[in-house]
Amino acid sequence: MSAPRDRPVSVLGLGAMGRALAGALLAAGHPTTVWNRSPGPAVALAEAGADVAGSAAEATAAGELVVVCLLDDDVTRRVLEQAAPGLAGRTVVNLTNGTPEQARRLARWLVAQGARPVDGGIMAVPSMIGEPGAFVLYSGAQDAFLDWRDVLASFGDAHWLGTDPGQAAVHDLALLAAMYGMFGGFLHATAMIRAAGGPAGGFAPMATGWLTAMLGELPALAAAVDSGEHDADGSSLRMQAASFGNLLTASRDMGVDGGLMRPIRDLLDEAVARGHGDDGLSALVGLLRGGLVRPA
Ligand code: FVH
Repeated sequence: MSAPRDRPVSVLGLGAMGRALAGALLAAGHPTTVWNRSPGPAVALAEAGADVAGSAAEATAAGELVVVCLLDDDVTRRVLEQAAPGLAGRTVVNLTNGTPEQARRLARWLVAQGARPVDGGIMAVPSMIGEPGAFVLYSGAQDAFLDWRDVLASFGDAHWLGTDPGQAAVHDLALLAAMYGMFGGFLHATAMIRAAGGPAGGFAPMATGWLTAMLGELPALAAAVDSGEHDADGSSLRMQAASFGNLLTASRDMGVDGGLMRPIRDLLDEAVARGHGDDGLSALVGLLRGGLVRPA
């Protein structure tokens, strides 16, 4: 069963992301009630057709589906507690960023209030909401997700990750780790280019080409992590540890701080010291998980 277009929905939290979510619901024709701690952000949404609630409890009472997008878990819990008497029978989809344990704790509390909890992780920035490329991860109460899937699709592709409410947060945070690793590397690279007198803008296409080529390595890397067969495929950890030292020495010589890169050098050096010099990059996952794959 999926929700028809005229079932009422509410959005709690009208920061940059909450406003984008509410806008997408309105654009898709859903009767939408909004609430925010400070009144300013609701004005434009009211002009676009939203009903503005005076309290979180009022907003929750108005919507069969309650979408929550607030600063953090602490704020979310406090806002939902204010609305607790009206939560019974509601589907609450929490799109606030948080940890897996926070998601599980909130889900238990929502079930105790008689609500159906779905936790979500938004893989988009506000301007991408409702546009191709945006996707949102969901886990928790499967019947509630299936019931509201078509409405949630207003935000972007909806990916279901199972009934453990923590799974959306696990995948959300893992994807953020991958993203920050890439951006951190690019920021260090541009600091080097600028220190050498070049423009970052001229370097960006070269970096894009290189990173795009390296993205093609991810499936093989993942397969090696799963199988435990850490084939170096011509790029051993011993070789990589040696050239990584050059990266840090050159950065220091140019006055570029190596803080973002040093942990990677340390990991490579430790892997080599523990006998993984002939292995490939996938062997590092064993060290990251605290397991020493081979005794030193
Ligand atoms: N924006 C993004 O790029 C990312 C994309 C991926 C998902 N994140 C997460 O979404 C949550 C909200 O993010 P946001 O961008 O909307 O954040 P802000 O614009 O800073 O809005 C924060 C809202 O939280 C309200 N708020 C803050 N403190 C309180 C409080 N004590 N009581 C009640 N509400 C509170 C704030 O209200 P106000 O300041 O406007 O009155 C905003 O509605 C977040 O988890 C991201 O990690 C966004």
